[in-house]
Amino acid sequence: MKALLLIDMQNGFCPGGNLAVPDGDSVIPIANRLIRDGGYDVVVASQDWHPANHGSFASQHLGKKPFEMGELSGQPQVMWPDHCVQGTPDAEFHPDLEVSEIDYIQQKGENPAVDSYSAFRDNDHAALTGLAGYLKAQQITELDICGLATDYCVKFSALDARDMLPNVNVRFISDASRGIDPQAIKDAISEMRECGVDIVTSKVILAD
Ligand code: VGL
Ligand code: ZN
Repeated sequence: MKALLLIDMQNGFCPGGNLAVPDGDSVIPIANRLIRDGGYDVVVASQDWHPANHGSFASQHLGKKPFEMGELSGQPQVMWPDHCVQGTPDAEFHPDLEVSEIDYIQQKGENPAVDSYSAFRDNDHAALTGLAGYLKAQQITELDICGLATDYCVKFSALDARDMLPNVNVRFISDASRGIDPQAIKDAISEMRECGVDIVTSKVILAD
């Protein structure tokens, strides 16, 4: 069984959003093509879903500005602008995304004391989301991952997929993903490749 995992294709990470990723909205039409013609049995999507007082927000730390380093529960933490607050337009999926075709939505980042880049578990690995269990129950053997942002949530989701779903072939769809920092994007792709994630483009998938 083949699954497509769409990471955080939300207004907050698209131009005009609170944590806009350069060119982030350009992944939406590609995602829609993959959903329609990619030959997937299951389509799942993650949704960054923070309470207004989330500890990754610079606004919660006296004297901290967005994109500086800080600490959260004793761990180094990037201080993000307030983003994807539950129930706000920033947290909604991009309006053009074919959400009616999504079989399972995994919200994440609800615990104010820890960030959750991966769609599979919190950054401290203490709490799992339900995603690995869902994919196991669906007997997924192929998992293709794309979305926003390559250097954060996409990367950590792909690495966790390799770690937590050892019998699943994991691929990163590069043209259906965008990241925040050019060097960090390159490093993320190298790290994913080193951990056994195959790097592909939507062209290859749609040609199959
Ligand atoms: C993300 C930073 C903070 C992401 C989410 O979706 O990549 N990045 N929260
Ligand atoms: Zn977030």
